[in-house]
Amino acid sequence: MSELKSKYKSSIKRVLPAATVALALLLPISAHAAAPGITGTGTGTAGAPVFNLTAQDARITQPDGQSIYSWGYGCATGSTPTFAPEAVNTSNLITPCPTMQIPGPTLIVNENDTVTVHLKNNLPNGAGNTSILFPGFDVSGPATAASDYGVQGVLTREAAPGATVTYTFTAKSAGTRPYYSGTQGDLQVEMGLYGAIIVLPDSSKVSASCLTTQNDKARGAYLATVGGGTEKDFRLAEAAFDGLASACYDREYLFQFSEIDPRIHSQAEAQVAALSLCTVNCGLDVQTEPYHPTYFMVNGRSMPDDMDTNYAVEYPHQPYNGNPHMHPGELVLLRIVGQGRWQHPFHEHGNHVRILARDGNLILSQADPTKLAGPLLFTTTTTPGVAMDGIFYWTGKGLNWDVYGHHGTTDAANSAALPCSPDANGYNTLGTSYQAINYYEWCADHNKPLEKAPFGDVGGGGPATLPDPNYLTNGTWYGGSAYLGPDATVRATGPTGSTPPSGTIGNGPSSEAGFAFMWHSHNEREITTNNVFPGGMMMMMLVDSREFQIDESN
Ligand SMILES: [Cu+2]
Repeated sequence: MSELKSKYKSSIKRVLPAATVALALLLPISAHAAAPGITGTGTGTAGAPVFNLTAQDARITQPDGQSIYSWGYGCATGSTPTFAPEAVNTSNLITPCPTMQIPGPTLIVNENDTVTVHLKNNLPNGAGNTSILFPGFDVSGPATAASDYGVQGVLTREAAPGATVTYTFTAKSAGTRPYYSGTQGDLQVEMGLYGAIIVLPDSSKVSASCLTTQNDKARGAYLATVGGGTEKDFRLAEAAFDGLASACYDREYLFQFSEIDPRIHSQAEAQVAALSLCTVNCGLDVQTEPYHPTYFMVNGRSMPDDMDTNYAVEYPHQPYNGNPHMHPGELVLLRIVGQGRWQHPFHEHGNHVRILARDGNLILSQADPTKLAGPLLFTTTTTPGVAMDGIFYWTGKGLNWDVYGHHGTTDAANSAALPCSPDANGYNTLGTSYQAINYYEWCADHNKPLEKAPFGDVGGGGPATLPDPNYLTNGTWYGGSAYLGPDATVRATGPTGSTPPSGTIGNGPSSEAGFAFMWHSHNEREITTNNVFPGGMMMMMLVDSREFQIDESN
């Protein structure tokens, strides 16, 4: 077989498991995500947010049943943080910002804000000092109380046990960046002392094209037609950066990658117990090498826990999930941060990711600095301490069948109801098509059946041959349809009158039926939990057609 042919074959193989076998799902609709965080703790003013954080110990859980002694940042007792995005419903959360969480609270500020962070060291005495580094920002001392200056450490000022240290800096440019402990980093970052800070662009400088109906479709006219007109806006801003039209987005997700070597955590636990009465020169002497992590986490959780909701009660110290969700054609902003100490080759199935910025620095063309020149990445490999902002989208282009399941030859009514009028790029986006279920359909595949003969007929033609359901055990995650949308199974009639397998199990033709693309580390060891597959750094990007309302409000 020629190289071209074998390449083609393997790419088809990859598309099929992703688009039809691994899914066409039926996930219970609990996969909320967005990029929730806090915008300040009540004592700040516009342009000068204040965060009252604490560093404390607690236990986190892993899907193999282990409970791991850990350290994390959280909201100081008594502080009253404001949440973002607004559409996240915090009223039914038991602990909207716990005193210890992994990752730490996502700090959301605006460009040019003067940010103040008070950090109280509530770690066990034996743990010694702690601190926060804010790489990419010019950090200065306390603006008011000199007593919060802390003590000078190797990398930054630190808080002694029971004491508070204050950091102040100006959020000079937009983008996503990590923050983490600057004290005994090999131990404290491993124990969980890390989080992310998101700087939103200056709203007066956002590209006008992000505010027009075409690009700002998620706001006005567009939202009024999604999910029966009730969908909410879960974005933190209208664009990721100042000025650029290519920084517009419709949805956003934050993914922080880290790993745990439980041996380090149990040593730390034993030592803090032994040093519980320590008052002077405290500090642990934990061996952090050789390093043998067994838990690989996205936002502090391993799969499948990362697919549960944000703030799910069973993870009181791991509030953030990691399950993205979108409609075809939407621009999804990925905020990706490497925490911990290993690289993780994060692969977003379904499409490549266009990188906008690294560590908040836009990657611009040397020849034309008004244009982005970031790479189009197959895997967005996370490196410790490095953050990336990138755009992902999915449309179904290239699958070679009509993913909406309208097949004109025998289904004229549906074909007429859902016309596909290609724009200059071949997609159905013209005029008021944003109101249609098949908004952003790739018109070249319009009316193409998945297979021309009844399913299971190997010689039947069409781009794919579905297995005969008489021989197939679907499993509860298979929605029974290779088509997109609650209604698509009904819409999908082929020339012989047969439909692809549908209604074969739990979900009826009217319930959710989207595609799920596995997003995961391409280091196979990292999609295990304590060496058992599946687990670790793995989640599902859910793509639902427009009639399905994506609700990430918890
Ligand atoms: Cu992959």
